[in-house]
Amino acid sequence: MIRLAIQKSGRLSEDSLNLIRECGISFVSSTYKLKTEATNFPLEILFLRDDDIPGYVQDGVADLGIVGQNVLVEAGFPKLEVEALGFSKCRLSLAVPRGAEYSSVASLQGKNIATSYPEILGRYLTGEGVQAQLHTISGSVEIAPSIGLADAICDIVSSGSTLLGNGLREVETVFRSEAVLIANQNLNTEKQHLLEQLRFRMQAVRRARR
Ligand code: PRT
Ligand code: ZN
Repeated sequence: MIRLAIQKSGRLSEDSLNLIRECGISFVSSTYKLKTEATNFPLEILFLRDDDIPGYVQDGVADLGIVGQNVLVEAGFPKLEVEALGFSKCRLSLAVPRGAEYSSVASLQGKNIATSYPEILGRYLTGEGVQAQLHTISGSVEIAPSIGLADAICDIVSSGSTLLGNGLREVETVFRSEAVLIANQNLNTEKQHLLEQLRFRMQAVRRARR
């Protein structure tokens, strides 16, 4: 039996469940259950908050997980990635108020930036030779400039309408992300074999979708 952690409820949930089903794996899921067992594959599915998934897989509480690369890399476990899954594509971007002066990332020197991704952003700014004050907030990052909390923000963007609706202009892409399958690095032989079977089926599903 191999144990897979997926997001309980959020943007990754439906696509994660659909992918498992399209792999030919049957299971019953209910809103109240935090785990379920597949009926035709030795798989147990855990339903967790996405932020907890990388740590659980790193520690071996779960063998496998499905999570966004943004959360995986921010958590510091990029090595756990085994397969890109092609859904939940988005980018982590810097944005400034529409009227603010901005010519390049150097314009952010000495500024206050609100983000939920201090690790990824910090590394990016260091690489660009820019020093800024990062303010870590866990949600509603887009309102930070309008309430005087920050000069700029760095947050997940997909359509761009949230930025637009908050009077912000996207100026730099810091990181591109999609959902990935992750795996614990010390799986026993039996679990490694199950992982290979799952990857094979996931790759076939992706090819069939194209
Ligand atoms: O409760 P839990 O902690 O499990 O979920 P969560 O609220 O932390 O995450 P959730 O469900 O919002 O997102 C899960 C993953 O989906 C993220 O980690 C990304 O990998 C991916 N993803 C894809 C997105 C988006 N698109 C996205 N648009 N995550 C968040 N957003 C948000 C963004 O933060 C911003 O507020 O949507 C808004 C921007 O969207 P646009 O379309 O207006 O640009
Ligand atoms: Zn989360």
